[in-house]
Amino acid sequence: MITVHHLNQSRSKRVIWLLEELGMPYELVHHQRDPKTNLAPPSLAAIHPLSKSPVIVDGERTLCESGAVMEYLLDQDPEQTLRPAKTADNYYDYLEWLHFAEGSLAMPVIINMIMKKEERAGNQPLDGYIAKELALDINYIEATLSGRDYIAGDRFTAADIMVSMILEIAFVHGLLTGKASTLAYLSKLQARDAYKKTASFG
Ligand SMILES: N[C@@H](CCC(=O)N[C@@H](CS)C(=O)NCC(=O)O)C(=O)O
Repeated sequence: MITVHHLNQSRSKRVIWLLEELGMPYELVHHQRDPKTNLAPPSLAAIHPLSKSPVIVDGERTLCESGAVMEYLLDQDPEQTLRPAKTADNYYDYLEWLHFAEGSLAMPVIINMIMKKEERAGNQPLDGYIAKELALDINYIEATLSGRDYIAGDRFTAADIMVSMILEIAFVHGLLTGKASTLAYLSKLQARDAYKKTASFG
């Protein structure tokens, strides 16, 4: 049985969402962020030295990094419904978006969120860089979604789970205003049963 170490309001929702979509059994262990620092509690550091969420434990294997965890779980799905076959035309679109979520999009969205919280004087040079990266990434997503139903083609895949979790943070911080295709896409994903169940875990 796979154990998911779930930190409230964190990327471990990706893993729970995927498991729910796949109908795979799992056990949840809850960890609560420190209310003052918002950091993970020592209970998570006891599972993995990075003290980051998600972490899963499956038998002898302890695995972190949400993209890697998603791939690990997809490897165990005999139906392979949530990623295209390697021979499919859109396989590399899928791979690009799966990695884009953490490799490109997460950085400017998270730094923007932290800068808005801290509002330090002297953020201006970073502001310019982050604004440019945000515009590039969000415009790229909007252009892609104006021509497709899902991020990697006409079917829902694990790449949608990876990308949309960061888009939700972008939405909360007002970064998706006027992005009609991206907003419609988020609403469509949020209507999925597996998403709704995951959201109930906090
Ligand atoms: N790139 C990593 C990022 C992991 C990460 O930063 N997780 C955050 C939650 S979304 C976390 O655990 N924060 C708590 C802390 O840093 O103490 C992934 O995708 O798994």
